[in-house]
Amino acid sequence: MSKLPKDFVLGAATAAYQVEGSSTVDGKGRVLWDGFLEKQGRFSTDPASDFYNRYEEDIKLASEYGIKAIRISIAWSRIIPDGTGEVNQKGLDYYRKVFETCRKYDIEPFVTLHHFDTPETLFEKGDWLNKDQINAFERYAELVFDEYNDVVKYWITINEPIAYVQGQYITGAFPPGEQYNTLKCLQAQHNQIAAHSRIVNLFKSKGYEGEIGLVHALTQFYSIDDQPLNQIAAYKHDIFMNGFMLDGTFLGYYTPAKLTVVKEILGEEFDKLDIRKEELEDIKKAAPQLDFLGINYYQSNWIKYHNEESYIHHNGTGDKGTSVFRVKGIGEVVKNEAIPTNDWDWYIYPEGLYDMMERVKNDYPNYKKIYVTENGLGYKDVLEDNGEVHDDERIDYVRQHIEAIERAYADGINVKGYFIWSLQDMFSWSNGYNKRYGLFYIDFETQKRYVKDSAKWYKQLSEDIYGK
Ligand code: BGP
Repeated sequence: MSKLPKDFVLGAATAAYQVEGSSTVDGKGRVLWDGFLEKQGRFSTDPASDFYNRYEEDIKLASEYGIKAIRISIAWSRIIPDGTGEVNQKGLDYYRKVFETCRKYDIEPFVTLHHFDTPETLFEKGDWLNKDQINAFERYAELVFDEYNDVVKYWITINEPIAYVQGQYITGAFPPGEQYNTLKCLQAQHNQIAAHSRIVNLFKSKGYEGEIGLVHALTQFYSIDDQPLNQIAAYKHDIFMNGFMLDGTFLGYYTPAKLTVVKEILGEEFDKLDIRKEELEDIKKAAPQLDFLGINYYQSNWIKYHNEESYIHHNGTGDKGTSVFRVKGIGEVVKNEAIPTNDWDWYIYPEGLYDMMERVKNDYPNYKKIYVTENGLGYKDVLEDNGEVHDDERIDYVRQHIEAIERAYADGINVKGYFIWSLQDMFSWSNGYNKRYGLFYIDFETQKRYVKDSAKWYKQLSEDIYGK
């Protein structure tokens, strides 16, 4: 029997742009990735996993393998193609069919409003750096809350604010591909917290039924040793990537300790950070109303002091050992020989998940509830001639992280769900198609689905939790 409670939510996650394909169909508007990928010429978003046409097959498979909930995101540009203008009825109809299909198979949809896919027109006006986007986001949110009120009970405002803007302005792996711009990164972090807060306040003030949360990508940063300079670098790195926005999320303001570090990182540019009074009021009001925190946890990192020139190499190919991350004044990610990594140099360290949940509980006792909304292993899976996929490494990875969750739950941390990333194989933003995460293997040529060993294992886990 599992040590997890019967009301634990065992789920799997997806995101619109990564699974749907059909990017020019039924009035969908373009998003920031379309032009970026065309220019790069490495991968196409079409047909991805063809979820636009095969959603029923995937939802049915999920239910057959013991999954109780699926994270699905709405593509804003299917609903309002240019982000601010006309509403596209075909887009609204599509997601209604998807959510009703979830209900048909007893799957709870956890629906994200923004998962890395800002409409192109808004992106061209600055994306989250443009404060007007917050108004546009609010209009879109209200529209879909009204529309799907009867079929959706769990909402997520924004997926991984940090990963999105770190990709946009620090590593350059996401459009517009800028690097080392700490001011833009922090400004966009704040603006997303403001946007998220506005939506939480809207949801609560209009009295919609259900729960609303925010999903943060939380990575643990440990100092590589006990030298004070390295410890300070790890602390700073943590505030830049986690702490600043966690304060906004749960306290409703940024503590002086966090602002001191932000000031150190930005130097003279600190004065350019535009944090407005009315935004702080929204943030303050939203913090106690948040129903849950989603944690996306994949890895931890080990940090060393770095004050020389910045240099980043993003390993988007799976050539193990090629990652470099050094940002002046923030730190360098260094090799910890004791900890295993995958082919994309992501450390496999389940203790980091435990530590992160414990930190949330200790630092923000008003957190209410945690769902682990993404966790999984990127792997170059091999489809055998007989249609089997033996992904023991993935099973091992997931098992270890589930054990960390069981320990956390036993220690009084209110963690009530786990969503494996991902339900099926799909498009990976900066890595394309050879980095697979799914419980179900997809042959992208034929779109045929194959059941991986991990899916069978997941079904067993589900039976351990809920019984047969
Ligand atoms: C998260 C995103 C997902 C997904 C996952 C795996 O950051 O929310 O959309 O892509 O990470 O990342 P990747 O595809 O880069 O390996």
